Amino acid sequence: MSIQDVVRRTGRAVALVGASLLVGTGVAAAAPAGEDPGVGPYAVYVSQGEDYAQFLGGVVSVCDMEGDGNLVYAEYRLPNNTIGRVTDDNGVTPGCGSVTVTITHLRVCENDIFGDSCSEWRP
Ligand SMILES: [Ca+2]
Ligand SMILES: [Ca+2]
Repeated sequence: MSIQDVVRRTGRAVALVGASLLVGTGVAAAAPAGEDPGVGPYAVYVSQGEDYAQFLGGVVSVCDMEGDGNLVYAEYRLPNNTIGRVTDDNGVTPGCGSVTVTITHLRVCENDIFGDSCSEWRP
């Protein structure tokens, strides 16, 4: 191997390291977790017992935290005043129901034996 080869290879290696550093920095600089600059800080949290729903970063999520067999769902009011619903389909199993939507109000309900029990609507 000539000295020219070594210089050429070393130069390429440095270039590769530089490129990977740039890629790494680019990934780190892209959107911090959970923040969408187009949505802002608007957030709502409602709870019914341990069950809860929240609206954060443009996403409504609803989570069954009780494992009492009652279906837990969130209801949300859209800007046109219609009501939508999203459920935590897998019950108390980890993982929540979610939907990306723009809302004005939110509440969380569970389908219990008394007729559905719901939190207050919150803007
Ligand atoms: Ca419950
Ligand atoms: Ca769940």
